[in-house]
Amino acid sequence: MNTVLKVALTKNSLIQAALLTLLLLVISACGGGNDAPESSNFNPELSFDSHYQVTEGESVTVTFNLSYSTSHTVSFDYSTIENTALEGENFQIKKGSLTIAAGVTTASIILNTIDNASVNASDNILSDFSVNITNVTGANATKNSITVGINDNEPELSFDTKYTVTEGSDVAITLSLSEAASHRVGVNYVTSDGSGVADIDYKASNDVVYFEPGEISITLSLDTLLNLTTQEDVDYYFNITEVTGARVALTKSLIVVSDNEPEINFQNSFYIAEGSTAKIELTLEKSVSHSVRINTREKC
Ligand SMILES: [Ca+2]
Ligand SMILES: [Ca+2]
Ligand SMILES: [Ca+2]
Repeated sequence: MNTVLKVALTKNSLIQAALLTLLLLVISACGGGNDAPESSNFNPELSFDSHYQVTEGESVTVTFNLSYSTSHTVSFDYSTIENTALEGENFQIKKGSLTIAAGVTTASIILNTIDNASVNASDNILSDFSVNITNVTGANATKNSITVGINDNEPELSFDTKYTVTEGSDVAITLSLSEAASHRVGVNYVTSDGSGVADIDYKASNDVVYFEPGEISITLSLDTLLNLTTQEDVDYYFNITEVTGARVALTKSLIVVSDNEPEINFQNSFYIAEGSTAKIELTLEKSVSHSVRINTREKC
């Protein structure tokens, strides 16, 4: 082999070595396998909605998307976290690992909320929980948390603010729910004095009534008491002291009891002949269920 040929071979070997090195660098940069490093510029973006809002009892399907398919798998861990919503009370605990297979760009998990019988605090009908996303491999994620808001679905209890009845009559109070509930709704009520006095003007009550599942209306009866006293109208209160399974905005109603004593009428001036008898007729404005006693005396 002459000198010129040796030089040419040496140059070719160097070029081949350089090309091989470059190829190895490219393979290395591309990962060379399914196990991609975290936060690589060559990984797809993992995206998902970070906020959902549902009514209690509904499920949430959270979909995860990759910006493009890859030849490697993408995986991450997820775990529900309590905020104002509680595990087992407002939502079902969920945790695990999700893998998006090579060549696939989407996967999802389902979160379940619970249709319970409890009412959230009146100033917070919405509760929420989170899902934390951790240990993302094979993709880049700019977010790591999802929040799920849950609207309470308990119905609202309502009734009239005022009732007027005649002394001795029953007061019919209709309690209504804004919508039927799938659970029992309990209502505890008690009466209290206004200008009227318990067991003189009305019969004191302290009781509980229940809406069975599906029921939206209950009528309860309160008793007023008859007396023989002519008096001004009196009033007392119907109070809601506790409700289970429903929301309540109004907690008190006024009951006005009208006096039912009749007015007595008679002619108050007579001119009669000496020695004759004056006949005075007394009339009641209306008939009543009790006797009316009138004391009279002559006055010259
Ligand atoms: Ca409910
Ligand atoms: Ca609820
Ligand atoms: Ca009376």
